[in-house]
Amino acid sequence: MALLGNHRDGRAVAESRRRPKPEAIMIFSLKDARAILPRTPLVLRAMLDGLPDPWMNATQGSGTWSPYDIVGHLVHGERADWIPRVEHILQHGDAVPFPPFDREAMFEASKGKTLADLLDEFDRTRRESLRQLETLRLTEADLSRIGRHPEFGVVTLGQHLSTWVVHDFTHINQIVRTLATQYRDAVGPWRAYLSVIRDT
Ligand code: NI
Repeated sequence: MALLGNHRDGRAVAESRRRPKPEAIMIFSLKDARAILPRTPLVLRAMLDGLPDPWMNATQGSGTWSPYDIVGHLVHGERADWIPRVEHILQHGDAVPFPPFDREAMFEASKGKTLADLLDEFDRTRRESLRQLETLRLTEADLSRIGRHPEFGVVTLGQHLSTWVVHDFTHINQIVRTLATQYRDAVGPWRAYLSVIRDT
């Protein structure tokens, strides 16, 4: 972490580029996942609620998603992906592939909604997903149950639930990168030391 506090030191930046592997990799557990999943709507609300248009509609170039698009995509995940696929695995195992997930469904589904609407909807649907997860009373043994992904083939329930967590992080990261990119030129020469925009 000391590296992060030392952006003026070129050597420190070079070291941070090496991306050392973490010393310990966590094995998925329901308890640890439950510690993360309820936070994402709060994080997004804190980051985005009330932002003026230039931030809310910012993208990283044509064909890339704005924070508004990303929140809509996360809402669709609650409705069509995470818990529905858990239930699919419990019901069908790997006998029936999951229905494909439309990654761009939000372009239609978000029409007419404000960012505040979408943040509320994400908050509500994520709470509902977590309530349903509790209702299913999954055990650690259930995590090795298998399902069939239309692209990857056989996957485990544990992999699916781990992906739910990392998918949240992926899109938080995407939002941060998108916002930071807006000042890519404004920061002038500091760009060289700002890893979030350095390679954009
Ligand atoms: Ni996604």
